[in-house]
Amino acid sequence: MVKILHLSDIHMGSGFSHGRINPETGLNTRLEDFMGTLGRCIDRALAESVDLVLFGGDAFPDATPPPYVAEAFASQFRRLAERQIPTVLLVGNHDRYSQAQGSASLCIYRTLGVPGFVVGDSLHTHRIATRNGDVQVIALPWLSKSTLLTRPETEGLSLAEVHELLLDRLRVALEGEIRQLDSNVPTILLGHLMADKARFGAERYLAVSKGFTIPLSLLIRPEFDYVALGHVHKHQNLNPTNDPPVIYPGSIERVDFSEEKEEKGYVMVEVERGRATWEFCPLAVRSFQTLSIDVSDAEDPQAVLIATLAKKPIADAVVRLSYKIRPDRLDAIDLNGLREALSPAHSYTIQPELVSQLAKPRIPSLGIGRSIDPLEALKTYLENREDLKEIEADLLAAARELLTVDN
Ligand SMILES: [Mn+2]
Repeated sequence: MVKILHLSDIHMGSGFSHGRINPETGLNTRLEDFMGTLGRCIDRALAESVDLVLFGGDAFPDATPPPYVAEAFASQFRRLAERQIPTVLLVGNHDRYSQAQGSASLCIYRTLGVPGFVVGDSLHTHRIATRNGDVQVIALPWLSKSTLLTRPETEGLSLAEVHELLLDRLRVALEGEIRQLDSNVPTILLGHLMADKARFGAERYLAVSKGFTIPLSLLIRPEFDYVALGHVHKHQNLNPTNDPPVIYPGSIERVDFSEEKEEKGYVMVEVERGRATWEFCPLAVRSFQTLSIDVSDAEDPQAVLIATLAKKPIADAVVRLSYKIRPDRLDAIDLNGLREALSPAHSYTIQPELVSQLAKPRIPSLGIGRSIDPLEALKTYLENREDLKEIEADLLAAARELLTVDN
């Protein structure tokens, strides 16, 4: 039985706007948070003497982190090398240059020949010798168009057609890896990808462009004993039968407010051929608090805000306060008083939201009293919504279909 620590989406160097400079170290406090949290994952790997560490990708916010951020990451992983714990570093989308293969920020570990370290920057099966026997790890880094396809092959194709072609190639390539597996050795697929059934929070609605997704059927195979994923920041098991487990451990720290309500952690796995057991291990990370307070009807808005803040768990949290207020009552707010009340927070933003007593202004060209064709109305609406440009054609096509059905 092989004992594994599986973690992912470290994103070290993210979210500096949620921190402040620590005068004693000169470092952003959010970098210190991420370093501390990664340190606790590595502590656990050492304390349990795991046989293998799997990192699911996205080490930094981009492919070229500043040296002090890269060093903060390296100083933690170095502890695994010192204890001769084999480690696989998978390349995620954030680790890649936009138009090139590989990842300088992770490939340096291979270039330096760090003992026991494997960089997963191509689809390849690594047979890794651990203290408790061999393991096969199929590394499946983030795929982009240029990974498996050439330019002439994709010329003139729509994005959906490119994704279809990419998926065909992946199927064949993965099958090739599977056929070469030793059926007596525990096998893990380590992939940085968006699986078809991955549930995720607010990101889902923000991801306007349809990205490349991989059907779950490609991941649930009897040849795999455990599927270790990275990319989605919310922890989940995608396989209801748990055979094999298909696990996103999620990010180790909250990267932004979309992860406010998510538990953060890593996964401990015990795997043998034909069987895997796993456990999600929560990490105590800094809390994020969104406070939306409506004081538009309050007689003393300041008092209501202060009283509400006193009841909320804002101590040491990253807080964003927004309050609804009428424009004529703005002078009832004392910003210094709010700042004072928010001072137990780690960091905070204050956003007043003005509510008018009048009805919301409408789009003028959709004036009242004119009868207008629903499709025309939608077109006019979309012309005023720059943010929906990318899906405008899809929305119109869907509307046309709906309207036809109706007739
Ligand atoms: Mn990612």
